[in-house]
Amino acid sequence: MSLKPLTLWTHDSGPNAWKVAMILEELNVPYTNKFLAMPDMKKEPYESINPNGRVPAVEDPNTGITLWESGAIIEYLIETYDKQHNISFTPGSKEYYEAKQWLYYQVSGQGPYFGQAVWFSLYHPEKLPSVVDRYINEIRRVSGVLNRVLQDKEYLVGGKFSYADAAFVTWYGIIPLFADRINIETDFPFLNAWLERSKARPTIAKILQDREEAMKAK
Ligand SMILES: N[C@@H](CCC(=O)N[C@@H](CS)C(=O)NCC(=O)O)C(=O)O
Repeated sequence: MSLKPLTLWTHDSGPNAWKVAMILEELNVPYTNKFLAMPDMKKEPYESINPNGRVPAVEDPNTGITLWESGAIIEYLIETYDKQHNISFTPGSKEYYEAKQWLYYQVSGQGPYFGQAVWFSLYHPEKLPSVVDRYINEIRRVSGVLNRVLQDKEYLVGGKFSYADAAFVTWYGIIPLFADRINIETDFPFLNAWLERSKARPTIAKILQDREEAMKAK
């Protein structure tokens, strides 16, 4: 089957959109990145694609489907383009639901807390140390959950790398901002080993490299 390239609406640094790019790469689905600056996300023509004014969004000319919200996009891509379950699991199986559990944890528990840690550390007009502490503690808490679960396994679900693992990688790119307060290597060694394993995959490494290049080109 020859696929027409999907459009991925993205941002040079935004972790949520690069997360979707990782899934597209893993599934070998062709796509074109369309980069948006933050102010352009909040006006037409993009607002008609995503009324929430954020990235990612995808447009799939093969099915006519347009979607936003990274978790929903990942589920769509898996169900549409991973019929062999290379990075997903047989519908109805225990692993199928466990993978969803981790994806939902990522979109509700990792992304927003990690994002707020960045916002209140770098961009919020007032300095609010107790708020920064709150979100850094959340990074530590979420990382502790992953570290504990990963102490006796290589991947989150079913003994293989899946979309559930991929979903967590990009947000860990923010940790160097908090290097004085969080050391993933020493504080969360099982999490660290899992991240390194995931980042060693050629597809994941490619996307991290693409992101670095997009940030440099900005
Ligand atoms: N829940 C959304 C979050 C999307 C999101 O916050 N994206 C960031 C980039 S990583 C963004 O577009 N930020 C623009 C803004 O905050 O105005 C998802 O998972 O897709």
